[in-house]
Amino acid sequence: PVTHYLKDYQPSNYQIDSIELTFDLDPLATRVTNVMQMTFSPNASDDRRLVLNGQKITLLECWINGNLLSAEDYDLDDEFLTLSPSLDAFELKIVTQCAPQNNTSLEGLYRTSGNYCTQCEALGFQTITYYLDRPDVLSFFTTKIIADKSQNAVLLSNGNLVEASDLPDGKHYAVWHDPFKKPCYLFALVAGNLSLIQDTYQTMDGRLVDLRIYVEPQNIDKCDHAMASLKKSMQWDEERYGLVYDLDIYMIVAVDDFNMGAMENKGLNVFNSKFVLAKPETATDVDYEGIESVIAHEYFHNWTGNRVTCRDWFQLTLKEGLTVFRDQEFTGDMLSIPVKRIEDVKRLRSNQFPEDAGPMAHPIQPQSYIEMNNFYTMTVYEKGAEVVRLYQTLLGRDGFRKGMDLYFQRHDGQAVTVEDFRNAMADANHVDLSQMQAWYVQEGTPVVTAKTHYDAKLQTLTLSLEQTLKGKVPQQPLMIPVLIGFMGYDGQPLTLMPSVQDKNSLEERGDSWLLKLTEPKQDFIFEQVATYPVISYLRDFSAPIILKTPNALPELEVLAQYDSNAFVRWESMQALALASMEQGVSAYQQQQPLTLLPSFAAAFASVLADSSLDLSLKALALTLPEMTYVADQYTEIPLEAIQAVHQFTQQALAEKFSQALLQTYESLQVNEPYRYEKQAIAQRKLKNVCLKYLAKLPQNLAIAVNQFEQKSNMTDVLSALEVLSHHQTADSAKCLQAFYQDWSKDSLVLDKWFSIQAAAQVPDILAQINQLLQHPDFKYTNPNRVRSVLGVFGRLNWVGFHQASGTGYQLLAEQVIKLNGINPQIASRLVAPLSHWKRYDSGRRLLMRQALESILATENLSKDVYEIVSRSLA
Ligand code: B3K
Ligand code: ZN
Repeated sequence: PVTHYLKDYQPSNYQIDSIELTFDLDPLATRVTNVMQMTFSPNASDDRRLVLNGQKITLLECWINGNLLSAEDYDLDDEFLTLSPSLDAFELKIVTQCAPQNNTSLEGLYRTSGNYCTQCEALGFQTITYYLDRPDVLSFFTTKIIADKSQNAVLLSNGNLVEASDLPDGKHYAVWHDPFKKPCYLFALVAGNLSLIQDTYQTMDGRLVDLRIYVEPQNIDKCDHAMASLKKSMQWDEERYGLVYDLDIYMIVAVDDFNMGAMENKGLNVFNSKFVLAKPETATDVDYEGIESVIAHEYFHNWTGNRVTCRDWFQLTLKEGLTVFRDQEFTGDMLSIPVKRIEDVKRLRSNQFPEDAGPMAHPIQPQSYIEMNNFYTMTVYEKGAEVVRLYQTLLGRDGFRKGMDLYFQRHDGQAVTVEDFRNAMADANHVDLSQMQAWYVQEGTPVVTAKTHYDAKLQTLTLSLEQTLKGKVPQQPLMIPVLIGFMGYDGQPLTLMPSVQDKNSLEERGDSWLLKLTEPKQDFIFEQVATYPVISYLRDFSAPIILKTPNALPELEVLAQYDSNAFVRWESMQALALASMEQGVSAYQQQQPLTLLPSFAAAFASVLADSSLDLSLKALALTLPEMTYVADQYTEIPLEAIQAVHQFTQQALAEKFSQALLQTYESLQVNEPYRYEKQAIAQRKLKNVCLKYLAKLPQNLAIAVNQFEQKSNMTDVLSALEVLSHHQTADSAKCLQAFYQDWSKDSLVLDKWFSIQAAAQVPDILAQINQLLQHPDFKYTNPNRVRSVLGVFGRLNWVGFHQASGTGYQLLAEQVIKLNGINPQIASRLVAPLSHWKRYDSGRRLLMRQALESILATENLSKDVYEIVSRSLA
């Protein structure tokens, strides 16, 4: 397989000024006629050859300026059509054929539930027609769709509808024109029998936008939340960034078979139905929040991604990091800023940190790839968003806005780089941000170690921060903003003043100080410090780093109870829980009895009793760190010990606090219709955290059964079913059966039924997984269903997947091999849990490696799977 490098970038030697596409849709023989107006635009290499990308399509005809070419006039192979035009400007017409019905990769033009749809990002357009398939080639698109009318009443593409009419033989057609130049990865086509809901939005400059959501007819009652989310997003982007929608129509189509969450095609977003469809009976709070944020994310792409796009795919974080940052800020504003921040940090730690420490580690601007689709990663997206957040942390919200304004002023309609973004931020604020470059090109999670020295005589406090990357002094030290605060051991805030010479590396931010760590090692000195304070480190998680603090249990207790910063309060609770579990792991290894760390138990009690605490924050504070987060603290993972200690800790807390947990649970039983609203969400969240502990005691399982049978809303039903699923009792079987009866016809809800069983902590989990795979409702062609069994098993059923026999690994390897032939993107995503084999004990290490080797030995391995497996084994 070929490796592509950022350093090889060259501008295109041809431009495509406009493209007119005609689709004659047919499941097995779709004919695509592509007429392009081309111009030669010499680049450095001075090569006149026109090399068009094209794969998996049959070339029928090729014309230049009305002259039909013969096979001697071009070169054709599996990936390229190469022409040697002699004119500087000409019309190129290409006719090809493809079979959307047979396309199970869900890339390019394919069928889902009998409808047609497309997915072109990153390089799918070349499976539709021959083209310069690269994001820096921008063109005006006109699309004519011809199809059988009874099967395809709805014909959609990007931009505005300019013409539509009936044709003989039961066919009809529609012509769409997009007035904005765009790269081909933003092209979309949808055809089929779909129903729609409609609404309008009045922009701040007074235009009326037609909003439409298209779904399969049976889902028409589940679109209201998505529509409300779209309107909120449009308003938020106007208020926060002055960004207004630019077409007269905005369409969203929900499809069941989709590789990712959604796609921001200009004016015609295509969504995984999981991120559109919701009603209280079928969707959880997590689903509702997911829909709101993905709708927002795709909408925000209209400016950050579409109007200003990427020069090449190595710049992916330019649009993704920025757009994730924007959707995070939006969700914070809609619900709760600290809760959103904590949830994002949890996601980052449990998914991105391991990626950045494993064999697939790459900088947010990767320097090479074999298969681009493998680089839609937590690193490019979530760490990318953290890096964008650094600009806002350094420049303030107003400074960041100035940078955004300048970015659009300079680059609207262009395909640009992460440097262009950084320069806009720097120039708009008249500051030097060149050191930020290091965040884009170095991989790994930075570790910052803090040390303090208090001089009682001079009354000075010296705080030393030292940064390392992958265990070494970084080649290029990073610019790391560390937000800190001080308090006394009584929890009272303290105001400390930095010494004069530190003024450049330090900024006051409300009741906090922003320390700017720019050197490998740096001291920050505070003066007139009467007594040694408690230091609150990394408030708001001001940088995506691992911070090692000298704080011990007494400091953590003070911070957990009193810090003004919600993030640090939560973090300190996590640190106490972690300390408790770490001493448990040591005890387990020395065959000593397990105990709860008293300071953790005390903090847990005080959080549980604190009536002033926001209920969502309380729920988060009472939730133990995941086993995998505990595992991340060890070089070689003591799996059995962590499992035993985790189990013990939950059980011990449940026993010790059963009264208070039950009281809290009961006080949150409200008999109100479901509302997606901050307070109601928080109540359900805390109630279900309590339920999870309570269900550790057999006498409380009836509470879960009762909550399940109430059927108040999917959040409560599913939480109850989840706790029951870990017990192989008659009640549990009965509830699972009842759930299936109720929902077997609703594929998104049925996914939940599959997921819960795939995540269950039961002894014969392998048999259970095999049963799920053989279930008549299991479909290899549906990514959501595959993820709900195999994705969940590998990622979320840590204990079941890693059972010592290695059967979990074998099963996953076999399934990856099977999926490799059906849908390479989905197959390659499932490999990740195996790729961390080096961190496990020698027995597991060997078995995991063998599983990977068995995949690598497979014939016809896709680039997608090959890249992940070969890097994992390297
Ligand atoms: N840009 C798309 C992802 C495309 C995935 C290509 N394999 C969705 C998003 O990030 O909004
Ligand atoms: Zn995106």
